[in-house]
Amino acid sequence: MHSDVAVLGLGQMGSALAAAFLRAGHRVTVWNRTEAKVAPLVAQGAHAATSAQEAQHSAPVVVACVLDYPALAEILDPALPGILVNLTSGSPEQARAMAGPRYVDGGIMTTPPGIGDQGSMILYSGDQDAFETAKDLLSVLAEPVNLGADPGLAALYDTALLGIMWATLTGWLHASALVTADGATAQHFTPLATRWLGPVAGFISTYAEQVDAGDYPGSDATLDVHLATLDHLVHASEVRKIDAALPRLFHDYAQKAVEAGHGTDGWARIIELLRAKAA
Ligand code: FVH
Repeated sequence: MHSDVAVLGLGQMGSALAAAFLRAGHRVTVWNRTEAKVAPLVAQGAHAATSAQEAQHSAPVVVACVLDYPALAEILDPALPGILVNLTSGSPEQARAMAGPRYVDGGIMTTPPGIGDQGSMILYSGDQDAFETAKDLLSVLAEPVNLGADPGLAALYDTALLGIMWATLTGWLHASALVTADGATAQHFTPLATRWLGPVAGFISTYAEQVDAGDYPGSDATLDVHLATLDHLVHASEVRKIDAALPRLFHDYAQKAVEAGHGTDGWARIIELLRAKAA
């Protein structure tokens, strides 16, 4: 083996990963299905493998970052001799099905420009000996956060965190639609929105304890109060002809919980409705 690490897949993310390894002084072998993406990495000092199989036999750690699991299955060598660190996005079920000895799954919680920044994080789970062996190498990409031996946990947390991102972004866009309808600008409103995210982060830290305990005291604000306030959000959206589907969703959850007799509980009580829906 002539390299420290091999990178399979040189899309936007794979190229950023390979470049970060090179910047840290590692010997890197690269492979990509479409050859044109290999040249910029070779110019930075990477060795180009002539096949995916050759790449997988060139280094003790192979980092894969392709479109999806079916794409990875097409190129994966069952006789891969080293550690496979799979940074391809997938479901927890796909990660658990793919896992074997020396398999580490990862969830990248940044975009390509954030690779190499220690403020960024990558979630890992899977074979713990393999993770410990590869940890120093992986540290050059972002702060490695080890979630333990369950190979599905990194993908589960990754997906859950992305859910928070989409909910937050869409909530902010709805709010921006609301304020811009009356002539304000998103840029004037947004500093207040980002400031508000601080208290909201505090609320969820408090509610995490309640979720784990299954007890949801309305000691900060009751569902009765939330419901009355959500009426205003639905109304303000409808008057401005802004899609009210999102506030109506929140409103209907609050109403359901209140009708079930939980009006004096807090917002964390809604998790019971989310769970019931999934069952
Ligand atoms: N870009 C991002 O910000 C996100 C951050 C979080 C993690 N994702 C995941 O990373 C995987 C790759 O994403 P990407 O952004 O690098 O995507 P592309 O630039 O489109 O590159 C895709 C690479 O996959 C190769 N590929 C596709 N199909 C096949 C196949 N059948 N066999 C072999 N390789 C395949 C593709 O090759 P080519 O089209 O250049 O020949 C690229 O190398 C992904 O799971 C994200 O969810 C990124």
